Amino acid sequence: MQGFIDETRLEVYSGEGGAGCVSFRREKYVPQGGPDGGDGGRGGDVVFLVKNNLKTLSHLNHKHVYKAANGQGGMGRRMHGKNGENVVIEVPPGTIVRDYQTNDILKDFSENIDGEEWVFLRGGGGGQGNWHFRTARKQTPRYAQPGLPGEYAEIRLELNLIADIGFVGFPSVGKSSLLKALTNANPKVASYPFTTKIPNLGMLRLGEKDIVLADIPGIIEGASHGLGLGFKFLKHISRTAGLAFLIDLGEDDFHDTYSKLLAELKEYNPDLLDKPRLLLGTKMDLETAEENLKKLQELYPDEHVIAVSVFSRQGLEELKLAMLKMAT
Ligand SMILES: Nc1nc2c(ncn2[C@@H]2O[C@H](COP(=O)(O)OP(=O)(O)OP(=O)(O)O)[C@@H](O)[C@H]2O)c(=O)[nH]1
Ligand SMILES: [Mg+2]
Repeated sequence: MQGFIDETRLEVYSGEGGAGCVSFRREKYVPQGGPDGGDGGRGGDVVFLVKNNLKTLSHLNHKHVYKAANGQGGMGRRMHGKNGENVVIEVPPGTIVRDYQTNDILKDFSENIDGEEWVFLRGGGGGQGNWHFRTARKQTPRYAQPGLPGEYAEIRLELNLIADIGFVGFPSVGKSSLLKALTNANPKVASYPFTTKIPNLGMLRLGEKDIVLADIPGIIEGASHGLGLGFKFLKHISRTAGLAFLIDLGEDDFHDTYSKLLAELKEYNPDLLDKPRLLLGTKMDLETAEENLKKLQELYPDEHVIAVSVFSRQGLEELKLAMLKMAT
């Protein structure tokens, strides 16, 4: 079963080599100094570095062009130009690099571990300075090599994301609002149902650990048979470690919401009910919510119920800890 795919397009350039230098020794009392032009530095490479603490490609969404530095030109007195600095692109394990045009896989980082590097594009070599070209017949070569050009590639990075926890609930219960309050994601929130049309993912960093949360479109009765939008996306919660069911406690007609949700999930795939789950009472800032919370707890004494409000931030810390426990 397929998960969420995070992807981004990048243009990458390795550096050009620096030119070799044409220079002649100049010293007092040595009128005809020999050639002493140094070599150019190498251009920088384009390098990928695997980082375990990264879980998504979102850190690459803001910048799409990466250039390694060019090598410096050679100098007199046979001095080498400095090598150009590499450009290092950090990616999470599991990232796949494809040629943007042909879609061919250039590298699959599924087997790589934290800290491993892969040189993708080499920088161009530096040109040789003129002192290399001195021959018996030609004592004063006015020629030095140019640096070699760098390389260019247009690539697509892909990462199959597996959400740790999926948010499940009827439309407008506040799934996207909660994702927004807990993570770096910025999903659309609105008071009408089916605001969310495709799943949103967000990353919650808790100490050393990242957990990926998924907000899917609202589930309605009949979703398992294709009603509403939720059905198409139920598959996305199949591989999560746990589920959080959201019940809107600002509304009084919540009594059979949870059992309806469970029934839809069971209909779609009974294994979903084996996952650890939390029951979240949402919108606790609303008037009748406290009363409704008591009723919900009475109805489901065996469930782990957490009362939350995005507006007052009630329960969010408790929820984070509960999700962390579920994801590990
Ligand atoms: N009072 C109150 N309102 C909230 C809270 N959280 C969300 N809302 C409101 O509830 C409405 C729906 O919020 P969304 O986050 O879009 O709900 P959703 O579950 O993602 O909805 P769909 O994507 O349509 O399934 C919006 O008007 C929110 O402002 C809360 O904690 N308290
Ligand atoms: Mg939504």
